[in-house]
Amino acid sequence: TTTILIGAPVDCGKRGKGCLMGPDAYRVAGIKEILTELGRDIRDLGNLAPGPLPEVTPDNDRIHAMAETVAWTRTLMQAGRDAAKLGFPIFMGGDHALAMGSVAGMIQHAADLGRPFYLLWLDAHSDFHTPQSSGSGNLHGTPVAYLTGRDGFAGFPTLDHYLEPSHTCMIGLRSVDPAERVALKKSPVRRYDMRAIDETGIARPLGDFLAEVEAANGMLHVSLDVDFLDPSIAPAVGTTVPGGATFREAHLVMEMLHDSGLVTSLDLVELNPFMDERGKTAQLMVDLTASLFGRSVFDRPTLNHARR
Ligand code: DIR
Ligand code: MN
Ligand code: MN
Ligand code: MN
Repeated sequence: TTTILIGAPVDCGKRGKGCLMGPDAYRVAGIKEILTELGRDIRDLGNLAPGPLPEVTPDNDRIHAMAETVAWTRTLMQAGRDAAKLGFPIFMGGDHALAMGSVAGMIQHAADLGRPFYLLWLDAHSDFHTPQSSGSGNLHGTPVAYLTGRDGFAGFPTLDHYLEPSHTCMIGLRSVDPAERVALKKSPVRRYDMRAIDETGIARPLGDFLAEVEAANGMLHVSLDVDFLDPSIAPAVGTTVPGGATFREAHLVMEMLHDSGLVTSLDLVELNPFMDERGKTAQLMVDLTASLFGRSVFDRPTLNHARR
């Protein structure tokens, strides 16, 4: 199947600027060439632009750029839904607010096919704020709350189908705000912080989740935030948090995802090329994408390529 690159230069999800350069940084780092080498047929849709800005008033005046975020959500939901009919969409961000649209589109696509939908959220943050609970007012901290249908998103598109909280797995957590913690404790969202990874290794929680997706014949979307990675290997992000995933942990995740054959769409988010060191972070994100598409660093034998 075709791999569809969707440039999503979303930069309204937080105050610091620079994520709008992300899609082009991935192109410069060779995303197309590397995936082509792996035998993929690539189509690049170029960079999208948000539709007309709606008239909306946030009920929390800390909220930053709500109208633009709503416009992007609409655009990406539709573009993603169309792309998913033709192949495997890769949403090249852009900040994490883009997941409100990308994931919403994938949820509707799975529902159209009558398949259960699952979300893997690789991030230091849980992004489980509502616009009311957000202290920063930055909407990149809210997509999982929106997608699971939590209250407080008046003015955002209403979805025909929402994400089941129990079908969501967060790995890499190490910065969860108090209001998010309270909400997550009441929710069946699966969540693994860095301590859990230190104790069991990263393969165990991921393997458990993948087994569940497989048993349900589910479709799996992966949302990869740059800050999932340790800042020493991935400095180009506005919200670095120490103690992130190592190079090998991150590649192992991608290799396991490849072997599972379950992944049907991907977000690459929060890359800020303005903060990068000679493209190091962009290159790592592209290399991780290559691992997800079958490049194995140590040529580990893979057992289950059948679905790909
Ligand atoms: C924080 C940061 N929880 C907020 N969220 C980030 O602003 O609500 N997500 N950086 O990736
Ligand atoms: Mn995030
Ligand atoms: Mn994050
Ligand atoms: Mn279920």
